[in-house]
Amino acid sequence: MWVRIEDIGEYEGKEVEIRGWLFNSRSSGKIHFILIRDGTGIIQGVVVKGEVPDDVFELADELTQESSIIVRGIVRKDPRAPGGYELGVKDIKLVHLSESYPITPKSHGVAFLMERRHLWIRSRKQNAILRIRAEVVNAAREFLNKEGFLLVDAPIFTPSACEGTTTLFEVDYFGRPAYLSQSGQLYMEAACMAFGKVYCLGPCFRAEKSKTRRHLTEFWQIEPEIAYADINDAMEVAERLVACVVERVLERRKRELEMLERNTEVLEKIKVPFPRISYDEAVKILKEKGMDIEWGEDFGAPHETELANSFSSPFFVHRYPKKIKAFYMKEDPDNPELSLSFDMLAPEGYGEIIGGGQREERLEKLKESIKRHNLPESAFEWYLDLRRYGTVPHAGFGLGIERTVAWICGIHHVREAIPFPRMLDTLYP
Ligand code: NSS
Repeated sequence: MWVRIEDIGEYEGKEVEIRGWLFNSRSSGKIHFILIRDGTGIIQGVVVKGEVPDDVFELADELTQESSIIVRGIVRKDPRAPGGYELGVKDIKLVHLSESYPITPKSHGVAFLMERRHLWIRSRKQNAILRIRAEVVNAAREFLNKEGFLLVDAPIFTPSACEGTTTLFEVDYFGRPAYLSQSGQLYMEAACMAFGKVYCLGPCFRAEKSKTRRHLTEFWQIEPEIAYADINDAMEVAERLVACVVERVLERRKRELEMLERNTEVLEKIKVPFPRISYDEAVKILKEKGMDIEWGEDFGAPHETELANSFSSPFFVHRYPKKIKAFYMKEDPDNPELSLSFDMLAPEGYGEIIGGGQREERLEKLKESIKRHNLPESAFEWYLDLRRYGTVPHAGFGLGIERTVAWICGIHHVREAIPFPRMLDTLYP
């Protein structure tokens, strides 16, 4: 019977078949130990001379790393084995003898590995990260579905910019310019007026021209949007969403977190509500720490890292100056220089994982803002319609999947938090 290594515990004492690849092997003359991986886990197969036909024993010795094999054997409990079980091998069928595999158990440089990303994802650590990524996405979707948010897909080809014109990817759309979506937000604003509470989940594209550990040119966002909601309502959903995602990963991906040697103390302590500080307070904190920042400036990576080192829980920074935020942000009624915007920053130095806020719902104010940002009003006529026909206060946010995964996994760079990263100098494989 063909079984998955992750389920092997259910088959103790039984004969099973594993279909996978040779991860590693060693030999002590009369016994060959073969580590078999099948994508769900790794198990050690023990091949003993005399207990298998001679040709199988020889084959076990000749197998190269990543050769594809179908192995039959008896499942035995063994507390010394990594997963707690090993396989007493009875037979091995060779599917393909791998050519010399470039990624060996010794360590390699990142550039070498990135060029072989299509193979690198087979390795244990990368496998664990991408499993956690899938858990994060599933958990976020289930949370929003349960909360009554409707999934509405946003387009990728768009006629206008959502997050500023400096990072737009322009494509030729039958002779007209079009842009790859930077965010599904504007479409979610239309959708929330149709369905109440909505979200989209999809790739976003930004021509980020600087190399940082936080920026990809193609990344994924999950973006909820709520009609009849204000900035506080959006922050509450955001913190409950993040707490739920973290709890779910701790519960279901313990093995992967261990594989990554993630210290989970901070993750285990996460509880809502998260701390909230205003932009004004954040600037004060940074100045006290001796950072170079003036009121009115946006935070750069070092500022975010510094702030994120001051907290042991995710936290919000809210009410940024209007002039450093996108055109759609609603003005703070208590101070026209500020916007009803917020970011959520992850602790342990990780920085921004969510951006969001309350949207400007008044037609005239929004038109003024579009003008101030030098955006072409004609491309936004449809968006302005939302303020002409039954406009209401509304708010939402976008959670960046890769930054969230990088933080939860405790990895340094977002490039490992997506299967096939796209960056300034990376378009292969
Ligand atoms: O630019 S954001 O701060 N906000 C928006 O795009 C809003 N339109 C979302 C909304 O309200 N619906 O980006 C949101 C998040 C940000 O916090 C990061 O986690 C992630 O998207 N993000 C990125 N991740 C990786 N690489 C890049 N370049 C990147 N840009 C944003």
